[in-house]
Amino acid sequence: MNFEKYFMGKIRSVVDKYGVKGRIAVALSGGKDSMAAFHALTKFKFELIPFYIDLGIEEYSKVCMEYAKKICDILGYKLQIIKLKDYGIDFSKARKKCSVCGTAKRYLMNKFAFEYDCDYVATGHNLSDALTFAFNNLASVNILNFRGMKPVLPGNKDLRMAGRFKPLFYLKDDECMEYVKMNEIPYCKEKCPYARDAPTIELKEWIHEMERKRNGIMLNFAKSFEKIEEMMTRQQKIRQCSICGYPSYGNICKFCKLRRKYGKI
Ligand code: Q46
Ligand code: ZN
Repeated sequence: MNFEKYFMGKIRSVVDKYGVKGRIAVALSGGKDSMAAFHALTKFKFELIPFYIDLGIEEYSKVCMEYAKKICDILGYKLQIIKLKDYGIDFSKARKKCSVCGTAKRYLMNKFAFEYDCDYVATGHNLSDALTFAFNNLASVNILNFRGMKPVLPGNKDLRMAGRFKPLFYLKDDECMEYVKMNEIPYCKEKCPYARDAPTIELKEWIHEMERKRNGIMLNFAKSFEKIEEMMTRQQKIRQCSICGYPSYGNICKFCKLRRKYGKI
């Protein structure tokens, strides 16, 4: 089987298994994975709405946005842009940058998809990312973060929650890179200035090392984590944030807590 067929087949297996269809908001970060996901999704019969979240991380956010615009021009789409500073949050003042970034991205992606009446929001998370995230949580006894460890999560309109769709969930880092190169997709090669010392880089290398020794172990891990996630979600309860009305595990969602701390409410 040629590589393109293999790559598209992995995405199709997610689409078919979970019956993904309809209108999809595609979160573009400018990096290789979200660009690859967007490019591949244009080959399906979805209605796609690409968007970019400008977190205001110095020059980095601007460069990434240019790449997101570039792929939209190539594929004939208009890029929608969301600015974190419009929500009164000044990223430069945030102490735990990655935690603020993660909360803001999750919240704004969902809000965008909900407001555009999308069935799903698609992201570029690949197999390597998913496993690194899972092992990192195991390493810090943070098992609750296993929620969402699967390629598709259903939405719930009453809770203002769009579905989540990770088309690259069964594809490794190097496979996404190969797809990008084969299709000459432009992407931002710069790293976020806060990514340098991330301990997760070592963890990712360790996972890939295991894969080299035992081919297929990464997919098996992902499938196991998916099963654990399914057992957990049967017991969890999502409600609406008492401030903004979007989904939350507590009375007030994490994003509204951020806005209280760094911004306007
Ligand atoms: S979390 Fe942290 Fe990343 Fe956000 S602040 Fe940069 S390094 S971009 S994946
Ligand atoms: Zn809220």
